[in-house]
Amino acid sequence: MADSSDYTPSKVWTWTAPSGGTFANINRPIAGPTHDKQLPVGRHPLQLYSLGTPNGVKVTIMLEELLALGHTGAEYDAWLIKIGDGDQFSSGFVAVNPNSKIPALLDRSGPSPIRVFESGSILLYLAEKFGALLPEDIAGRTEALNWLFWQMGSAPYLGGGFGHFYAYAPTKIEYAIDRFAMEVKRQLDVFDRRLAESEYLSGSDYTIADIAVFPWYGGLAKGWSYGAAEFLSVQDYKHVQRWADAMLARPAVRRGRMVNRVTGDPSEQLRERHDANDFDTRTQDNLDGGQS
Ligand SMILES: N[C@@H](CCC(=O)N[C@@H](CS)C(=O)NCC(=O)O)C(=O)O
Repeated sequence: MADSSDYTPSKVWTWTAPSGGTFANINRPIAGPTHDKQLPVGRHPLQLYSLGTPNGVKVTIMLEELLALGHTGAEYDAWLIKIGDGDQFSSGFVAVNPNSKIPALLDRSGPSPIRVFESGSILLYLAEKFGALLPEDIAGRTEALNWLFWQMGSAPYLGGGFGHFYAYAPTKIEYAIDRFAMEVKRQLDVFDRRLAESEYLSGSDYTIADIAVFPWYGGLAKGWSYGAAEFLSVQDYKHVQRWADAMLARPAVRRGRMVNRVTGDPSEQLRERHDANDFDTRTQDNLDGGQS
């Protein structure tokens, strides 16, 4: 790869070599399946194919919140999709999500299965299906959706922009890190100002907007992302910190964070979830109040 100072883009881009950096092995410029393999199907109405990344965790928190509210129809099997091994490119996964990214959900409760992909779409689908965690009044509903879509549009600057260049790129490029650090700090300030005037993002109700934003910006505020807490001075965003602590106090949030998780303390990992009892006594301490 040319040094950034002596690189001139060719007339037509061609895929000559992996770009380098973390995850370069799964990046390719074409879509579609790479191999034939069907997805497993469990006994519950909802089949989730995912991994415990920020986008995956949004859905497992949502499902655990629905179950905590008594919606038994939200029982789910959470299957592990190892994106580093290319599981997202199997023919079965591509049939559920042609974009080959986790999370993907298959709702098998009706006469024919409904596929749902894109984490924001999954949250909205589940909120509407169960009539929960999305206000019914037009003003409250719209404000929740404003923040849900804010998250979907903003997080790629945090993950694909800042996180990529700060933590994953093979070389440290000052221009790129500066550009995305500036944007992420601006986003944290947007979010902090909103939480200065409102308990939750859409108002006094806890909604799918909070669930969507927490794994990304709550995780950043709590120092879980990219080893960048000090670099971004995340402690300065006091209202974000207050909100993130309130989120972490919710048992369903703590349960959701464990599902399909493959990194960190083994007692906080539930690699697959097929039953409420899968959160066994080994993990009870975390559910009762432990944090990471
Ligand atoms: N906009 C999508 C983004 C999903 C996404 O980027 N998923 C990542 C993990 S967090 C993934 O599956 N990456 C695998 C790949 O890029 O091949 C959503 O919110 O669902």
